[in-house]
Amino acid sequence: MRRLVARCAVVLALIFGAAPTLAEDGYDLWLRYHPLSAAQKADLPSSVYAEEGDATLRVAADEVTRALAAIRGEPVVRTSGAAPRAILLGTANTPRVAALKLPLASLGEEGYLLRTATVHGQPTTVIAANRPVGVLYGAFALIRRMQLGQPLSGLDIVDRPRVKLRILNHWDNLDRSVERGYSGQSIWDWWRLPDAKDPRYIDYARANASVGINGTVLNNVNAKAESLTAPYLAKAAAVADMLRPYGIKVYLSARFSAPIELGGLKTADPLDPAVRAWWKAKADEIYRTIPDFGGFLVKANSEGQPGPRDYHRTHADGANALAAAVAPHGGIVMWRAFVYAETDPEDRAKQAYTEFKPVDGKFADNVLVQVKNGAIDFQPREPFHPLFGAMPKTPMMVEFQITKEYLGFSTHLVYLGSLFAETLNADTFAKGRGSTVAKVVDGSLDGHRLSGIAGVANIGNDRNWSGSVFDQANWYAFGRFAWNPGADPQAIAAEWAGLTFTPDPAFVRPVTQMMMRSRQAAVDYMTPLGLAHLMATGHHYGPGPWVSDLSRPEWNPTYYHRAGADGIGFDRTRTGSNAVAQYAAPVARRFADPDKTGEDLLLWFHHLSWDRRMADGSTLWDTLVRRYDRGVASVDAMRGQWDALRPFVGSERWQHTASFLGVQAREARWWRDASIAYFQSVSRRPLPPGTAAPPHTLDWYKAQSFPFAPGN
Ligand code: BDP
Repeated sequence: MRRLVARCAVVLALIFGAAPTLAEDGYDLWLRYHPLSAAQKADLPSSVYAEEGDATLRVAADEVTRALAAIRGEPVVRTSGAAPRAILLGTANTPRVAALKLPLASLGEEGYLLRTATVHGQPTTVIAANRPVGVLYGAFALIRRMQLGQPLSGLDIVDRPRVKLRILNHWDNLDRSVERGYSGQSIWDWWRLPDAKDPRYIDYARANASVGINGTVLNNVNAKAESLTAPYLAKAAAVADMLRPYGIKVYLSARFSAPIELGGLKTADPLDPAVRAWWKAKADEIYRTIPDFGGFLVKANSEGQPGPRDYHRTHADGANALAAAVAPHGGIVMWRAFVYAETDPEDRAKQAYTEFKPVDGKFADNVLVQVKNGAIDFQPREPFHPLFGAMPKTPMMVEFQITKEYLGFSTHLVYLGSLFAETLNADTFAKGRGSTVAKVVDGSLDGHRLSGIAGVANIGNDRNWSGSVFDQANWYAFGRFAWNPGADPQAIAAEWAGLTFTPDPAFVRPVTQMMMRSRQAAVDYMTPLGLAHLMATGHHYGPGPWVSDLSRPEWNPTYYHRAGADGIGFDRTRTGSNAVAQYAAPVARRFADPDKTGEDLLLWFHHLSWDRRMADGSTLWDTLVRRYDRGVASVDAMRGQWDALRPFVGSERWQHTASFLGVQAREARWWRDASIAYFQSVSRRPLPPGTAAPPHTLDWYKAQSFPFAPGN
C-alpha cells in the first residue's frame, strides 16, 4: 500500500509538473521561497529585466527570478526588452536604469535603491545601485519584502551598510573539525578541494549575501601554518572563485610563526628584514592565486599562540609587518585583542586594555584591532569591552561569537540579537553621551575609513547548517547587525521568523517574544547577576563553578565568582582590581557603585555579602537562587509556547526544535541544581521558602564527566 501511494505521488508530480513535497529540514534557511496566497501575489511583477554582462548582476537576476517564480507559483519571463510589470535591475551602466536618472550618489559602493517607477509606460519595480553588489543586496531586500507579503507599490527605499567589513570567522581546522562547532564538520572539504567544489558553497554564498556579509575567514584563529602553503592556497582560491560573484571576499587566519615553520627562518621577529621579506613574498604569492584576497586575521600571544611579544615587540610591530606585506595589494590585517597571559597576575578583564591602549596610533593604516564584545570571553553576559572608545586612533572591530560555546551549544534556544544589541547600544562616553559601541565600530565616532564587525560562525555541514533551526536566526541577526549596528533585535527576530516559517502574525508575534526572552533565560540558569565563566573545563559543557585546580588561575571558575563565607563576586572597584578605571569616567562611576551598577552586572564588578539587601529587600543569596529558578521557569514556558505554535510549523522542524527544547529544559535544571548545590556549600544559607533543594549531592554534580562533548 505504501509503495502504491508513493508511486501515485510520483505520477501526480509528473502530471502537475511539481516535485513531491519533501518535509522541510531547514536547509533553505530564510531563503524559503514559498508560494503566497492568490491575494498576496496578485500585485507581484511577472517578469525580470536585466542585462547580464556582469557575474554579480547575473546572480542577482537569477535570484530574483527564482524567488519570484516560486512565490508566484508560476514561471517568470526573463527579458531584455520592454515588459509589463517587470522588475528592472542594474547599475548606472545599465542604459534603462541610467535613463531614470535616479539619485544613486549617496548609496556608496554597496548601497541600493528600490523604487516603483514607470518605464516605457509600464509600472516597474527598480533595483538600482552604483555597483553590481549593491544591486545584489537590493535584490535580496526586495525578495524579503515579497516573501513577507509586503506591498511593492509606491516603493522608495534607500539603504546602505554602515560598516565596511562584515565578516564571518570560521574556526574550522584543516582536518575538518571545527573548534567550538556544534553543527557537524566544517563545510570546507579541504581534502577534496580544489577539484571537488561542493555546490553547497553557492548556497552558503547566497545566504551570506542575502544578509550583507561580505567576507569570510576560512580557517581557525588557532591557525596551522599549512593553510598558507601553495596547495592550501589553491583550495582557498577555489572557494574564493565561488563566493566572488556574491560580493564575498576570502581571508585567512595567519600563524605568526609561519616564517619559521614554512620559511625555515630562525625567527619570526616582525622587525627582522628576512621575516618581513618572507611575509611580503607570501602575500605576493597569495594575491597571484587569489587576486582579491581580503587579508589576514591574527591571534597572537594568546592561549599559547606565537606572537610579537615572543621577541619583545609590540602588537603594533607584529600587525604592521603583515600589514606592509598585503598593503600593496589593498589587503588588510585584523589583529585580535583577545590576549591574556598566565604569567600576568593582573585581572584578566584588564589585560587586553593594558596591552593595547598604549599602542593606539601605532598601527598601520590597513590594520583593524578586533575586540571581543565583552572584557573577558563571550560569556552569556559581560559589560562591553573597555577598549571600545579607548583607542580613538585605531579602527576597532567588534567580534561576536555566533556559535554558542558558552550559551548551551546548538541545543539551547538562545537568540543572540539581544546580546548584539546590548553591546552595540552600550554607551562608552568616550566623547560624551551617545558614544555608543556601535559608533566606535562603524567608524563614525572617530572618523575612520575602515570599519568592521566579525562573527565566529555557527555553520557546519549539518543539513540545517547551524545545528538547530533557531541558531540560523543568530547567523541571520549577525548579518543584519553588521549591516546596521543600530538595528532593532526584535524587528530582526520577527523578520527572520516570518521568512523562516510563516509571516502570519499569529505565529510571528509569540515566537518573537519567545526569542527576545531566551537570552535572559540562559543568563539566569547559567550565570545570573553578572557571574561569568562557570562552565565545566575544556569543552565548557554544563556547570563547573567548583573547579579550582586548573594550572592557569584564570581558567578556574572560582577565579571569577570568588565565592566564600563572606559573600560572592569579583571586586573590580578601587578596593579590588580597579578594572572600572579602564572605562570613561561616567561609566566607571556607575560600575564602581553597587547601587548603580544594576543587577545584570552586579557580581561582575562587586564582591558582596550573601546577606546584602537588594532593591526589593530580599537578600543577595535569595535573589541568586530565585534567578536560577526564573531561568528554569522561562525554558518551561518556551516549551509551552512552542507546543502552541505547532500548527504553523512543518513537522520536521517543529519536532527537531521541540526535542532540543527538551534538552534545554533538562540542562537548565542541571545548571540550576548544580550551581545551587555548590554555592549553598559555600554560603551556608538556607534556601528561600518555596524553592526546591537540588535532587543530588554536590559530589554527584562534580562527578559528571563528558569526555566526548563536541567542539573541544
Ligand atoms: C575561547 C575559546 C577558544 C578560542 C578562544 C579565542 O574557548 O576555543 O580559541 O576563545 O577566541 O573562548 O581565541
